[in-house]
Amino acid sequence: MSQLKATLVRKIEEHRPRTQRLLKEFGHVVIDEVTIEKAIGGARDVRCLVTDISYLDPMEGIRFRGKTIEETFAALPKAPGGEYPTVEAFWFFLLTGEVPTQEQVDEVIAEWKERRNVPQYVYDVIRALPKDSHPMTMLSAGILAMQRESKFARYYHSGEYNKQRAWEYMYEDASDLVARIPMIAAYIYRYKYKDDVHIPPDPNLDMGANFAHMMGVPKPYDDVSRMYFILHSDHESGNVSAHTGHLVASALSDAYLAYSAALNGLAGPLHGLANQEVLRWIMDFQAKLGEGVEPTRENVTQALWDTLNAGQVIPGYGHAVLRKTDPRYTAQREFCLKHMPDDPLFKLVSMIYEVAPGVLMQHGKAKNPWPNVDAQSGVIQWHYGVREWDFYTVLFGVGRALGVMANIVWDRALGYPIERPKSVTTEMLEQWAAAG
Ligand code: FCX
Repeated sequence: MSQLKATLVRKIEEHRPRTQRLLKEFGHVVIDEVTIEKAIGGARDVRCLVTDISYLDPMEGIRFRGKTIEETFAALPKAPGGEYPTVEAFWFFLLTGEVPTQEQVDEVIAEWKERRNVPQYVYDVIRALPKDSHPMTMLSAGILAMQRESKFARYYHSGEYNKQRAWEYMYEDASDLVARIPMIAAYIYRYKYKDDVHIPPDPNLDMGANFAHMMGVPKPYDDVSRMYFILHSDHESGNVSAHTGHLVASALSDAYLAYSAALNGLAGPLHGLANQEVLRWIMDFQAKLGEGVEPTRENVTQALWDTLNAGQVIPGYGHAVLRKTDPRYTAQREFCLKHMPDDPLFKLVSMIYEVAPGVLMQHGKAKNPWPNVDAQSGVIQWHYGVREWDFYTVLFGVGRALGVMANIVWDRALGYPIERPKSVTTEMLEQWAAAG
């Protein structure tokens, strides 16, 4: 048994009595109330999901397994010659809550190399789609097609399904999926935008470096990839992609079914697609300014108002939970300040950061006028030559797989039931409203 799985076994055995005790002895304790506003308003803020993988504080931002982004980056073993931890180290940490040793990280790196082969029929499914299909459609279709490989589904149908052991098969699928998804993403990129010329994986590289290699983008894109996948991995359980993954897996659908569904939610413009929308907004803005006209605070402000007055959202700003600048935005901004401070697009993104919160506050609708992760991520990709912005959400999807997979392994380990909230009718709401 790998050290990762052995650690996970220990952690799960330690954890199970906590969940059981809470259910048995304290199941009746009230932790929230649901108002009409919350029922109509997308269950905003209703505390009704449980996860220990990450927690999102509205003011502080995300903590992975109790650690802030800064603490996470500082704690985990770095990739050789890199500034950031390997994705494999982070996977160990996200799954178990323990910081791995270098030896444990090396074991995961070696294991992912064994697991990462994608069956040819998955690529054939992607190739069967029209080439101008959105890359998120291709990614979701590829993951869905791969469902045939599910060890969890095979186990379920074996006649020997045992709820206590189900997580081990989910862990198998989850590990295969996180090892394979960068292969599929790089394939889609090269298929769509690089004349269908592919670069085979390099057996000497960790996941982030290998992704950069297969994309055909030189250093420091290996570190960009590591940083990007870690930052996008998880944002507690209520966001659309994480929640979808959890919901679908709660029907004992396997990891491939669950993650394909999660990706479809991530592909929405209010969620992960916002990163491509940010680039589109900036390019439209520059095109409207015209050749040779410099962006200024005044013309940026005007463009933001034009967007709002047209009834559209400013992509990359606002958040359902956060009430301050997203630390994932800040982490990427720090990368830019260090590695590409003079990039003209970065300067423009910074100028938008200076004026957009004021505009949104004056507009008076958005509860959070501050930037989220998507406002800053595209500019880094652009700088390193990945300029096909409709691909950006695929990168988000590769990272988000880590969080969703870690969550559904634990969902099965803790025996969470099928998710089934209750709905009511408008008439019922009106009756409760009349009764005060
Ligand atoms: N620009 C303009 N209006 C905005 C806005 C923005 N960036 N953010 C919120 N608003 C508006 C909402 O559209 C809503 O208007 P309405 O009353 O007419 O429906 C009002 O402000 C209140 O919304 P609020 O409660 O602040 O925000 P929600 O929780 O409903 O929505 C998102 C949160 C993120 C969907 C919203 O802020 C938004 O549309 N932002 C732009 C898209 C984006 O960047 N999404 C990525 C988010 C995230 F980081 C991710 O998932 O990747």
